[in-house]
This record gives sequence, C-alpha cells and structure tokens, in this order.
Amino acid sequence: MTAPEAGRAGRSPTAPSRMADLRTRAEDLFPGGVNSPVRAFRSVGRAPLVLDKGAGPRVRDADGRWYLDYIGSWGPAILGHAHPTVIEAVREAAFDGFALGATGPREVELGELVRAAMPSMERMRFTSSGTEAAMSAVRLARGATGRDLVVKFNGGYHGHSDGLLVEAGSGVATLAIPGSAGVPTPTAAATIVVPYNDPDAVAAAFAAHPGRIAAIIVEPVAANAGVLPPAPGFLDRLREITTADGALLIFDEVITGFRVGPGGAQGRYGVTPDLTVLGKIVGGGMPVGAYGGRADLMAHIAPSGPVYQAGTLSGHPLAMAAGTATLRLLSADRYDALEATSARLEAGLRAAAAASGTPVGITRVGSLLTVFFRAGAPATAEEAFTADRAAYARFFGAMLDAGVLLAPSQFEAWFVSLAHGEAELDETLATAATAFAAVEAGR
Ligand code: KE4
Repeated sequence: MTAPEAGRAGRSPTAPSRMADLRTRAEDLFPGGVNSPVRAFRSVGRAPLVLDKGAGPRVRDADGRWYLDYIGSWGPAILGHAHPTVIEAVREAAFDGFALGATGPREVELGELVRAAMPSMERMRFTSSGTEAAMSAVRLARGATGRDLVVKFNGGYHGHSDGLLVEAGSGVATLAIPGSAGVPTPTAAATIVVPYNDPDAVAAAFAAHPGRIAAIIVEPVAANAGVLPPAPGFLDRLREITTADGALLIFDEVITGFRVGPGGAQGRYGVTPDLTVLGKIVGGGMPVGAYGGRADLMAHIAPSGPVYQAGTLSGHPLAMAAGTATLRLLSADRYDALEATSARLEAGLRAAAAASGTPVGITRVGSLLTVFFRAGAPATAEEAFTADRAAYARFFGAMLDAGVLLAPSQFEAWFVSLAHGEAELDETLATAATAFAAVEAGR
C-alpha cells in the first residue's frame, strides 16, 4: 500500500473545519468528547484530533490532514491500518451474518492459532476487551485458589475493573487504596501494589500475607508507564515466588501478545505463566480480549465450574476473522523486520536527542519503545514518573505540527508497525531532530 500524500486533501484553508465541528458535537455527547480518556490529549495540552481514516502507517484527520502514526490504535495496528487482507476477511465473514449466539467456526480457528503460538493457553475464553479478560482472569485466580488478595505493580494497567484500579498503599506490602472515584475501599484493599522490577518487594508482600495471595498480575513488559523492560531474572523470580506460595502468575499480554514476538513475552523471556490475558493484536483491531491458561484452572470457568463469566458478543465472528487474518500475516520473519525498523528508529532518536542536547532515556522491547524526557532510562514506574512532562508535551506538539502523531502521553509506547518503512523512518527522524530543538527552545 503506498502512503497517501501527506498534507490537507484538497481542503480550502478558509473552509469551516469539519474536525472542529465534530469535536464540538463529540464534547456534547461524551465526557471530555471522547470514548476513552487518553484520546482527549489532556496531558499534552492540545485539542484532540478527530480521525476518520487510516491507511498503512498513516491516519487522516477530519479536515483531511494525514499524519504518520505511532499510536497504531494503541497497539492492534501492527500490520498498519486497513490491511487489505484483513479487510477482505472481515468483509467475507460479514456476509455470513454477525454474532449468531452460538459457538462458530471462526472462534475455533482463532483459538487454535492462539494456542499454537502460546501453548500455555491450554484452554481459553474470548471476551470483547482486555479489561474484561483481565477482570475474568483475576476472578478465576481467586475462585481456583480460594484466596482473595492480588498483587499488581505500580504503573501497571490491566483495564478499568474496580479491583485493578487501585494505587499503592502506604507501605510496600500494605493493601491498596482506590485509584478512581467509585472504587469501594474494601475492594481496593484486596489488592497489593508493589514496585515493578523489585522482586524483594514482591517477596515481602508474600511474606506479609502467606497463603492469602491468589495471584500476581503483571505486564511482562510494562508499557503503561511508558515501556519498562523486565530486569534480567525478574519474571523468573515472579514465577518462583508464586509457585512456592501456591499463588498463580498471570501475564497481562494485552500489549505484548503477538507484539514482542510470535509467542508474546512468555515466548521471548521463556517464563510460563499460569494464566495469560490478551487483547489488541489478537483481534486485529476489532473488539477482542482473551484469557486462558492451564486446563485445570480453566475448568473452574462456567459452565464447567463455579466461576462465572459471560459475554453476548464474545467470539464475534467478524472480530475472529480480523484476528485470524492478522495472526496469519505475522510470520516469524515479520518480527525480524519489525526489530530492524525499531532498532533503527531507536538509534536515530538517540542521535537526534544527543545532537540537540536533550536529555532522554529511551527504552525499547521489539517494536515497543518510549522516549522519556529524563536523563537515563527508567527501570521502575517511580523513576519513569520523574520524566519532564512539559518537555514531552512540547515534543509531542512539534511532532504533531510536522505531521507525526505520537501517543498524547509521556507514559505510553510508540507502536511501530510493519507498514513503517525506510521512508517513514527518514521522515520521523528528520521531524524528531526539529522537535528536539523545539523542546530545548521551550526551556
Ligand atoms: P481494553 O479494555 O482497553 O481493551 O484493554 C485494557 C488493557 C489491559 N491490559 C493492558 C496491558 C493494557 O494496556 C490495556 C489497555 N491499554 C490502553 C493503552 N495503554 C488502551 C488505550 C485506552 O485506554 O484508550
């Protein structure tokens, strides 16, 4: 697919802005004018974009301006936007009707592809979002172990279910407090929040609550505090600690699944969780989540067992078709290509920042990366949160004005796709050089 011409598509500069009109109407309909908070661009101080089209590595705003895109729908668009093979798969499925309310062949086909890629998912269940999948995996862990407490990491995000929208308590092993209005204190208190990449803090939490923790849920590569790679041996320690205590290890691979390798983070790092949570790429950009793992654990899920979980549109045939078409295109050599592109992007960004004298810490795992506006790469969320958010906002704005769209938050990832080629990287790096200079000019 050739990238369409950047710039405004034949729109007169004096024509009324369709994007402004849509933005106003959206603000009259949705809180913040958005259906998910990060889309509001609040942390970068810009008016949010309204996007009406994606094609390969680019997206178009409602006024016809194209941008080189590194949001990638927050992860799913690993092939680039509107891949023709995926579109055709969804189109073909649509003629068979939409959800028919029973198991269908397309669920079976995608489920077998997922299990072939991640054999630890001996049994699974499709849902309609990552939140639903993570929430269900935690309920299953509690139901299967008979234990109530769950450990998560500071900066880890697993969707917006009450028990996971929490903040760290006063001490390392203390019970959490609500991270959102509307989360009951007793619900939050069933979660313990510890620092990422700190195995001693995890061990302390288990020592303080022996035999009471149902599971650890972890993003094996943290990507919601910006990208934080697991420290060497960290994931292995989590496996050891949970096994020794009789707790379960849940890998939230909503972002890393099919992103950091064909077998996800569990394949990349060789650590096998008891349960895995998926989303994003597994649905090819359609609403799909999944959770699964050891057959003996999944046997607790209704109707086989007493842990209830359900969903009207779970396994939706059009979503299954999009996921299947996407995974079939993600052959192993495609990850080599993503790695080469992403490594060049990282090196180019590092050089551009150095040339402008901008202190940055860049982290990367495969085609996930973050440019932190702080000296040195952070290892924990606490360190990541010291980044200069105002500098990031200036960088974001300079890139956006030059036609390169990054995540509107310092604490998200750049998502590189297979549609980002040499020309796109050249454009990105040339723009970044100017944007870093703008950051310095704004100090
Ligand atoms: P969804 O319910 O948004 O499909 O998935 C929740 C979720 C679960 N686990 C991880 C590791 C996740 O990153 C997410 C959602 N990711 C965010 C961006 N980091 C989605 C963007 C948004 O909230 O709009």
